[in-house]
Amino acid sequence: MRLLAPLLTFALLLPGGAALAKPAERSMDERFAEADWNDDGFIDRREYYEALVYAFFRLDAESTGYLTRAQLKDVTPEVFQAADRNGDGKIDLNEYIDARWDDFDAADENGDGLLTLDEVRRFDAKLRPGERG
Ligand SMILES: [Ca+2]
Ligand SMILES: [Ca+2]
Ligand SMILES: [Ca+2]
Repeated sequence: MRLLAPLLTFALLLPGGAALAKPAERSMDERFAEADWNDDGFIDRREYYEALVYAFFRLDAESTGYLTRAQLKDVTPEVFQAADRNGDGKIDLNEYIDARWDDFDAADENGDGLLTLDEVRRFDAKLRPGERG
């Protein structure tokens, strides 16, 4: 289990996630569909990368180029610290992508390089037990 795994909540990952809407207001289906740019029913690595970049800039509402702990409310201090590789108390775009890139493989159960809605759902459920419903 990677320390950073809890950083991947699809509420943060996908456009309009934690920053603009409460996660409960958006279904997983909707958030998945938004990340699946070409509508083929899978999120590939390129779409995942773009979703991360997009999420970063959505979260970075003031365009400072980094995220502070206040902007990542759902992230525990331990996870934040682990993601903050250079220890400056901020998460820049590279740190953000690095921290969450491996989550793609963690969620990709059958290792085919594509995430399905089911894989994303199960991964999300694993990360956030007891938050369903
Ligand atoms: Ca796709
Ligand atoms: Ca940093
Ligand atoms: Ca897969």
